[in-house]
Amino acid sequence: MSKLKIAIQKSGRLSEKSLELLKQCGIQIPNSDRKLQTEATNFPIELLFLRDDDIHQYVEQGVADIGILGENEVLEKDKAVDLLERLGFARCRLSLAIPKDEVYTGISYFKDRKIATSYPKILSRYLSINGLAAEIEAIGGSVEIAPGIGLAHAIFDIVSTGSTLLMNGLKEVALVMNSEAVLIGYPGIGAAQKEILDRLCFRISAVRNAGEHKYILLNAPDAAVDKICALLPGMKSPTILPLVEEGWCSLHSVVREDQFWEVIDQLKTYGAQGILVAPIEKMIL
Ligand code: PRT
Ligand code: ZN
Repeated sequence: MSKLKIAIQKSGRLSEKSLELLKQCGIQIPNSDRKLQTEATNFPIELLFLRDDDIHQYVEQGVADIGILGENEVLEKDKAVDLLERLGFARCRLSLAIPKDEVYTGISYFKDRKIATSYPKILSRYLSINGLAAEIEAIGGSVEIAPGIGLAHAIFDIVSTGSTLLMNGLKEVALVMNSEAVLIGYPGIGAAQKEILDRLCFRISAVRNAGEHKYILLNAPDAAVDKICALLPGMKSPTILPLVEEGWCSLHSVVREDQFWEVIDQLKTYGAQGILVAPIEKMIL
């Protein structure tokens, strides 16, 4: 039987979340601490555990059909792979940073300066879009120490909380791109593998949609129902059930996580009461 080969990071910031996502998709993966390859027990996929630096290459060559990788790596490696889905974890940003005591004068600060980075391609594209001539010092890691040891004037690197910059006496001055884990695919994927991939993507979007929404139940005065329905259109439309108490009903719907608090504030002004909010495990649109 055909299997879909998926490359995921063996150990690092992407590995646990990648396995968790597959688990949320109902895919059982045997415990495989030291193995580099394993098969799911209830879904036709085979997992390859690799360094994240190698994943794009395996997918470009079709050795793996799909892979999970940071968007920053995908852009930097610039390989012929399809970007299939954004996965919403391992979020970070790629930014320019300079010594904290320097006065930042805007992007022209970098003109003719030396910038150390492990992402020379992304940086060079950014500099040329902005018409800036700066020198790029490509290094493999520990980029944050470059200004302190006199290797460069500035750095371009991944920032998450910002504490690494702080610890190294640097400040973030320009955000170049946001990144998150993405699913990439081999453009020449076989028909049988594509069919499995479609099933997997269907499950991934159900998991992702569920994570982005909450189930909401509330009591509303009949007079406010139209306004509340407009605010909470739900998946098709809200469910409305009459309450025993005259003039009131119970309304069930879904709300986007990122709009949640604004919606709650608005609901209160419409006279909603007894608002219950619950997580959704899977959401099929
Ligand atoms: O061993 P392998 O080669 O497989 O892994 P790796 O060490 O090359 O990569 P890994 O596991 O560190 O990161 C994998 C991916 O996670 C990256 O390509 C990013 O897409 C994403 N990611 C998310 C991050 C971070 N957050 C992050 N904070 N990658 C690296 N960092 C580092 C960053 O380089 C910097 O040194 O964390 C530091 C900054 O963090 P803050 O929180 O101090 O700002
Ligand atoms: Zn790596």
